[in-house]
Order: sequence, then structure tokens, then C-alpha cells
Amino acid sequence: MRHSYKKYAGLACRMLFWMLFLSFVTAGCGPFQDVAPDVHSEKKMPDEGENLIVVGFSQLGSESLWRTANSESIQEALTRENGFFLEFSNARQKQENQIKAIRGFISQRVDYIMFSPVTESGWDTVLREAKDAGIPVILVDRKASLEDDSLYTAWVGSDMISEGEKAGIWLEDYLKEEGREEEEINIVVLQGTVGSSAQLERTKGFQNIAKEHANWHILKQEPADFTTAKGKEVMEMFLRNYTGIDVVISQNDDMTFGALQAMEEKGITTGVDGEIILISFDAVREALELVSQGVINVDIECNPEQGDYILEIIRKLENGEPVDKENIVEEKVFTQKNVDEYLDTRTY
Ligand code: GYE
Repeated sequence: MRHSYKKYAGLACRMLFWMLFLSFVTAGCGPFQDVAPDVHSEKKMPDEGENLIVVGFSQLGSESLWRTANSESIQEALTRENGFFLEFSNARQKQENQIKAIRGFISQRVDYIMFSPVTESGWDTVLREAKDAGIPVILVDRKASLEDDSLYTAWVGSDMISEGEKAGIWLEDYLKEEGREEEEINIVVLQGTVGSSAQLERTKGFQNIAKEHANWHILKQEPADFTTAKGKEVMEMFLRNYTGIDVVISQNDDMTFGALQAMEEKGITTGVDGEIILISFDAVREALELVSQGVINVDIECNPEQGDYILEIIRKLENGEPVDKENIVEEKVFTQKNVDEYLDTRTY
């Protein structure tokens, strides 16, 4: 008797353990938490007869202030009041999560699929599946390199080669103004996520200009994942390994904040009256304030407010009207000379 009681108690304990383990894992607290995409549909699914346009959107993550502004712009445009049901999924920087989310949207038979590709390559198979299911795909922000362009209907984003070129042209003019155009100029670059179109194109654009200047030396380009924490780490590494740095280029503002912390800790000054020239990308409010204070020399704008462009594209598609395949958002360059007139209206 005692023996079989023990046996059943043991079995019950094991069952309880597995039940707890499974609820832990499915609640997103377990070891698989990074892999499962985070799907937000706090809004209830459209009722029969509601006639909403269902859009599945795989956002690549929430790594930066820019990204948060981009997600908000899309959520503010594709609202129920505007006739949409938006299913928002956060891929937390993992391509496998994006592919999983897109497959989920296909099996739900959504009306449109949107996604911001974390890196450029590796999308052909899943986009072919979307095409076979007859679901139009809209690329947001970053680009995908595809064998067949008919795998997506439209792309909305920035010309990031031109952003990189603007950084180079600004540096060219600035060095001239300062009478330093003949000087040897040492440059380090904090790059964004490796293999993302933002990293590849900003790098390429800057190099298009840098290659014209034999006296510009790119000492090192190192990825820092578009985050403040990584930006600080990489800048610390640059400061340990290189002396005589004249220019720091940071491919987004969040990395710039980290790089600034690293430099401040070493007593190094940047900006209009500083030792190091600091070039940043994105132009979020917090960074524009530093441009205004002269801590960042120049911020190349990358416009995250893409929601209204997407809204218009989908409305046209719904009406059977043609849409442009490439839709480039407008962007500026901010320095201490012009930034103040834009600061008041910056919402992100
Ligand atoms: O610059 C950066 C973000 O893809 C343009 O991604 C975007 C970049 C942006 O994390 O802040």
C-alpha cells in the first residue's frame, strides 16, 4: 500500500512539474522567450460584417527611439477608425521570428502583410509563400534583397545611401570651412545591425564620398547593433585601441548616446567646440537637443513617420489604383545652424 501511494504521489508530482513548466513556457517566461514573436492584438478580432482591412505587421524589434516612433506612426495610421485591424508582432531582432510571424499571417489569410526586414537577405522562400497565397506584401523601412522583385508590392522607407553620402558631404564642407581639408583625418564608425540595409547603405554612401579623399582614414568600422549599451562598449574599444581619432560616425542616435557616455568618462569633448567631430543619424528629439547644444555636430535625419505613406498605398490598392514600387520619405540634415526651428515640433 505504502509503496503504491508513493508511486502515485511521485507521478502526480511529475505531472504537476510538467504542467507548471508548460504554463511557464507558454506565458513567455521560459527558455524559449526570445524565439517566440511577441504578437500584440489587444484589440478584438474584427466582427463579421465589420469589413476591416486586416494587416499583419512584423516589426523587427524595439532597439531604438527611432524604431518606437516608427511603430507608433504605423499604429496611429492603421486604426479601426481608418478601417483597419492591425496585428502587430515584435520580432525582437530575430529573422526567424519574422519568418514565423509572416507564416502566421499567411495561415490567417490577412489582407496585407507588412514587415521591416531585420537583415537584407533570406526572404525569398517566405515571400514566395505569401505570393502563392495571393497576399500583397509591403516592405517598411529596411530593404530586402530578393531574386524576384514581384515578391513584394511596395516599399516605404529612406534612401539610406543618400543619408551616408550626406554625412560625407557635410564632413567635406565642414573640414573646408575649418581650413582642415589638407589634414590627415582619422575616422571611426559605429555601425548598425550587420547585414541590415541601414548598415550596408549608410556605410556605402559615406564611402562613396570618403574614397575621394586620400587623407581620410577609416581606422575601424565596428557594429554596435543600433543600441546605446553596445554603442558605449564599442566606443570604449575604439578609445582603447586608437589614438588621434578626429571623427566619430555613429549610424544611429542611440549608439551616439552610448558613445558620448564612453567619451565623457574619459574627459573627451565632442561637437562644435570639442576635440572630436561627431556625426549621427536619425535625428530623434533627444539627439537634436544635443545638436542644439553643439555636442553633436550634425544629425542626418531618417524619417520614421511612415504610417501615412502606408495608409495611402493600401487605400490605392483597395481602389485598384497603381502604386509606386519605391516610396522614399522626406529627410533633412540638422546642424546647430538650423536645428532650433525644428525642435519645438519634434514629437519623437
Ligand atoms: O536608423 C535605427 C534603427 O532601419 C532606419 O534602425 C532604420 C534604423 C534606424 O534601429 O535607429
